[in-house]
Amino acid sequence: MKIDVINALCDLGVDVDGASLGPKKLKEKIINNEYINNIIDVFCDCSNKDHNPDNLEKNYDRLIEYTTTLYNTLINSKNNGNFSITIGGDHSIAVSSALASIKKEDNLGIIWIDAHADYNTFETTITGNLHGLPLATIDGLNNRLSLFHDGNYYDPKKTVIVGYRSEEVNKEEEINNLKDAGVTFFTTEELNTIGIENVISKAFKIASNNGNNKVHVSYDLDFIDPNVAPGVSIPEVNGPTKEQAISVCKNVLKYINNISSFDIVEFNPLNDIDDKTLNIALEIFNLVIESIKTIQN
Ligand SMILES: [Mn+2]
Repeated sequence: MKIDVINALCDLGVDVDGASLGPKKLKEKIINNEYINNIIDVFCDCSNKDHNPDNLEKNYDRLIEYTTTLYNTLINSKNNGNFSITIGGDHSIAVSSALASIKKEDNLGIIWIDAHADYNTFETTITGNLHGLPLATIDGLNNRLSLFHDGNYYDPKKTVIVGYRSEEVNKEEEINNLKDAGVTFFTTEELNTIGIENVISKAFKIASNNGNNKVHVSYDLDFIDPNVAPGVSIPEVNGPTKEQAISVCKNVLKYINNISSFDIVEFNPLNDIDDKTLNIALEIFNLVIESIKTIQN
């Protein structure tokens, strides 16, 4: 199977600058091989972002213009029959990658590896940073963020978050959103108590409805402890070690024949130290490539 790498060079969804530079930095290290059909840059002008703290839908117009272009690029890639890996960019770009996948495949689940749930709505966000809303959007809750999509949405009952530990001030409201919708979430602590292999196995059972549909996987690098992966925009302490982060990836990739598409997001080179985060992102990327090579068509 041929692979398209879609570089989403956008950070309009977060106040902090820098995630738009992540894909470019990673691209310099990607070794082109026969399986990579194309590396497609989808550029964004992220200058002069709105930083007004009272604006609870910051850069909305510009973001929707960008995510529409990104969505169309992904649809084209899928029309050519290629496996798409989307590199972010802040996590709002996953609205395009996840919805393009379900537009083509109709029935999908989703696994969201992230320190944050990204399950705010326009009503519950307190920052107005729209990268805190994508998973709820993908589940059909924020339709103003998915105007480009005329297909169906993901089923919250087949939506699974792995690694949740955010201490945001409005955490309670976001957890209510998750519970109301019926989303399953595993905390970082549960990776230790239940075990990584068990958590990922349970996550796939739920997201794939016991293997009856494929799954979109979205890997946010802020899932990893900031001592190990400091190059993100919203670091969250008490995260998994590098070994655990790689183990989560390897366990997910055991199910490669049930994976429709993959994101690696939130790499922010401006916050990185000694290329630590770059090297982990690259390791995850290479693991995904190696797994896709084994897919039986
Ligand atoms: Mn995220």
